[in-house]
Amino acid sequence: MRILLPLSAVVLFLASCSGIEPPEPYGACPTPQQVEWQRMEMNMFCHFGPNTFTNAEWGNGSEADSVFNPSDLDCMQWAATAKAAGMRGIILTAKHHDGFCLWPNPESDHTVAQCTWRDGKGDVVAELRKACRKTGLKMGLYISPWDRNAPTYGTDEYNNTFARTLEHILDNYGPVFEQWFDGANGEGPKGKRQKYDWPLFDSIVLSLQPNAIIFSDVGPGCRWVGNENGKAGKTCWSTLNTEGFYPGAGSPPTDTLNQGNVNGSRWIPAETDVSIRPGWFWHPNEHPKSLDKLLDIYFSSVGRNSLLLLNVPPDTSGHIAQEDSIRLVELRHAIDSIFATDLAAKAHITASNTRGSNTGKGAYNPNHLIDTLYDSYWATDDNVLTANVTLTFADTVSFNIIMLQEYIPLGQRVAAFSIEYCDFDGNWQSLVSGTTIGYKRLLRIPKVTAQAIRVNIDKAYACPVLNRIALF
Ligand code: FUL
Repeated sequence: MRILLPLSAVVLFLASCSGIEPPEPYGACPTPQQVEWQRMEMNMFCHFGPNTFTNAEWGNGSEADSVFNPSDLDCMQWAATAKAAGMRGIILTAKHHDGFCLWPNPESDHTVAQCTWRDGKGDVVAELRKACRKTGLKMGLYISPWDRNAPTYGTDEYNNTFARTLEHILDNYGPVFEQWFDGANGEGPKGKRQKYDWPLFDSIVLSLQPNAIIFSDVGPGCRWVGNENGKAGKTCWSTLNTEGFYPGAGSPPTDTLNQGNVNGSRWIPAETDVSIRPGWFWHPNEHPKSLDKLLDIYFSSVGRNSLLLLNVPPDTSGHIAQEDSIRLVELRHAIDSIFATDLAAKAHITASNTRGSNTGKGAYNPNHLIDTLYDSYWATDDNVLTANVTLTFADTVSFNIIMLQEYIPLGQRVAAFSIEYCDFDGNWQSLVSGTTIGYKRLLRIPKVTAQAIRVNIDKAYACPVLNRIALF
């Protein structure tokens, strides 16, 4: 008997013969925008406003408009500095807690339009927008809901005023890659606190800037890392349970923000915000951190599955101070020289299991771990949750940094790994172990010389999917 199949079934059958299906995504997964955001790795934060001129960290909102008076604002210099430092974007405090707006916001009478600076015609947000366009950087905005100047703060009306403020800036100054919502919620000018309408604020951001990542203590786009010291957790899940929580006082405990929740219900990766100086705003008596300290911060943020948002505050002239820009260029040179040569690139690689292939070849073969293509990866069969990869070198290699990357578009799957190396005498020795990998995990170790290394995936919630193993 002949059975006639519909054409679509034949096409599907042929397609499944020609290639092995990729792994199913596991758990909460990132949106394409969140993947793009994570791959930015390092952005610059600029705290700038009346506090820059009053030598304060938190203005009380009663500062005279005339206080804001940069002598030689140069947003191109900020952008050029960020670019030279290898940053991909700049996030500006368009409005901090004092309420002063760095753009002419029609919803407020405490803005650049009320300043003597440039006869009230100045607009820092517009200038930064222009500089970012010229240099190919993305622009993000910090707009504080806490407002110590707004007369309606503490009433329902304030939520509408703040909503219109968001509408004005997001409609006129985009595209905005990240909207930064600080959870701080103190008293306004009338001694009242505000109950923020977060769903309203988020919906405005997403309707006007659908590609923007919304930062807050609990996302929805990315989350606070739980400290301002530059340290993501050694265990750092990009997933978080947010039910019942809200930004600010209602957020999860800081160690939860630091480490995320294993199998958390939503993909809300950690962003590590930290200042190059002790304060967020520029102060004449403060100086940038040392290069070593900044490198430590890089390894404990980017190197722990987090994005680094490094604050570099412009001074009263409207420039980034020379000592800060020199330090940033030093940081870039150091990072470039550390990661210049991947010693794993010429290794011979084998894996204990390769998805759909007994021979270790095919679409998911372990050689993808040493190519630099983002979307190619090694994966195991669905039922194989522990596996190892061995890299053997023609000549011995000496290294003190190991880089591991999971292919996060398919979720964060690995919960434990360990690494061994084969010494001069051919003995396998333990080297280092850890828990999560995520987008990128960097491990600094005492220098070793090895004939081979083995990366063991000791625990995973779904078949491991890794796109990079590198040694430096
Ligand atoms: C905090 C604010 O209160 C600080 O002034 C600063 O803006 C920092 C990034 O976030 O919550």
